[in-house]
Amino acid sequence: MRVDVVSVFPDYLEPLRLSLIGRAVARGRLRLGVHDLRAFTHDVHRTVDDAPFGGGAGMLMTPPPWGEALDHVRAEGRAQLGEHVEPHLLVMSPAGVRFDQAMAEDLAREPWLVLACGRYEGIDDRVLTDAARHHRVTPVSIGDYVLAGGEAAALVVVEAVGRLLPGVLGNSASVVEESHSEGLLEAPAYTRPASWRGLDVPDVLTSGDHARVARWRRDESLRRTAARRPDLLGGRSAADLDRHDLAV
Ligand code: 6GU
Repeated sequence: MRVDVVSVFPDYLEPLRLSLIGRAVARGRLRLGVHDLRAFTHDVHRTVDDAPFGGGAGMLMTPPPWGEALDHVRAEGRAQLGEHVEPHLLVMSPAGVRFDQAMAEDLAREPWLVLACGRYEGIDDRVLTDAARHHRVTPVSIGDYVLAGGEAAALVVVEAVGRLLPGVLGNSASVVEESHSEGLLEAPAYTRPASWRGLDVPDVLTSGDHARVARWRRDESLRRTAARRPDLLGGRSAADLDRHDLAV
């Protein structure tokens, strides 16, 4: 997969060179391009913002640098991937579609993502309209809170998608078994020592009875989800889900 990120703070994306994703980039499983929006300005002040038409607080990002930056990224990517390939543009915005594990899984199947990081009060909407003349454009939010800019959200999206790419995680079972992939939170987990500060690991986990362990994890998973994220149960109680489990 190719991923391009456009930002006025390209250094903000440096963490993508570290850890799991950094290794995927170094090994070429993830081809990462980070682009400075200000490189596509032409005035001495390298202006990227202006006051909103119609008034209101704050500044908006002006279209011309975005148009040039996205044209440049698109040309560079097509030169690499082939002229028939188009990117999927993700515009990072608190007003976007909510990012979740299902979206991460969908995005991990795409050949090329371009992430546009807005600052200030966001990007002039014509940038999205113009880009949509060529390819898909999706405004994306990582949650119901407001960040100062899209960069931290872009880190989240690239990490969540990148770890799903073939060969990025060592153990692909950990992708299948993890929190959210089946709509429930994971059960609590323990490692050695079996007793620590007077706290013992639940006996079932050291019993060697794999069926009992699986049942215990399922119960704990339901209990934890009901307590922490009842919204994930879609109105069904943990007890109802348990009964359903027994029935099937
Ligand atoms: Cl993608 N951008 C900003 N600025 N704030 C956010 C967000 C994105 N997602 C949640 N809050």
